Amino acid sequence: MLVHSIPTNAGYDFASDVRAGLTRPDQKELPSKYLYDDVGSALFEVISHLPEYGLTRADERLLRRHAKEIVERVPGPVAVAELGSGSGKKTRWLLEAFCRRQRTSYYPVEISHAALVMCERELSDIDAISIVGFEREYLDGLLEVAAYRKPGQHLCVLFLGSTIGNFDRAAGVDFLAEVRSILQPDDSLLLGTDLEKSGSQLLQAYDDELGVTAAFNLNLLARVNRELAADFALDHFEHTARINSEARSVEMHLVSKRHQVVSIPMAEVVVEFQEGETIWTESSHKYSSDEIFDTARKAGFRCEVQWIDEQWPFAENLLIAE
Ligand code: AVI
Repeated sequence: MLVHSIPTNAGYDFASDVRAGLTRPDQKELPSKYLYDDVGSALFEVISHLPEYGLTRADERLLRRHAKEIVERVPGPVAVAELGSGSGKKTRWLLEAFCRRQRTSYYPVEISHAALVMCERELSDIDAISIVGFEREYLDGLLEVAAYRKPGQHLCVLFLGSTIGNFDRAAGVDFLAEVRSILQPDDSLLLGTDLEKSGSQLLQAYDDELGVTAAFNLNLLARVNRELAADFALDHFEHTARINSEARSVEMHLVSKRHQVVSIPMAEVVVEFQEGETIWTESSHKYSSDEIFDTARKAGFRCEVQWIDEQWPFAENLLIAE
């Protein structure tokens, strides 16, 4: 077992994204990728255990149940890259199956340093694995992984947990097409997608009784305070989840409870909020099982197999690069 990690080359600029998002003339917004600093990643880990939020457990169940079959269908020899590995817990089943077939290189790509450390710790005991983590944005990391590819080796990319749902549908296709452009024919992409479910189930999942999702969302303002010396008063904002039927998504917002002015010195901006005005922080799009075949085709893949969980509508889709 070999484990080492390639540290960040931070290709993003938190301050300018915050300034751009909070000075938008209509809906203020903050990009959802910034929810995942060390605190946010730890809170997301807790969310994945909440009874109301079945998504992660469905993902894990499918991977555990079908790991052997998935691996048998992935052309080898293979190196495995995971975009957004999180703690790596759910990937264990797959990696164990890959490593039973042959020695396997695993490349987790993560912007959260803490998640990468957790992932490496979680998986390093697997026999016949070498782990090299990349602290990168997804596509930058995947490009670097592709550069490590040995002659004759296939790449299998894992994009699990329905992170694709955090893109709008068109951006999701564009993102998958970019992934495809880094791959070669017969490389594979295992894509996890949360499926449509009732509005009430979604509202409970994204606004849980314990308030963990609320803390996860509010942590974004706390992060702006910590990293950009802002003066957001967290108790002047409230988490809310909203259904967007047209987009077939559930959205998270932070609602300003009063008229207020917030200064963010390191983003060189002062922002005024009206009472009831919101900051849109995340959308989570839900898919129908059929549309994934079409989404895959538009991005240059064919969807070879789909496995659907029986307890929580969620699909694991094996896409092969055409
Ligand atoms: C990471 N992502 C797929 C989660 C989701 O369900 O959209 C993030 C999340 N937001 C609130 N709860 C979980």
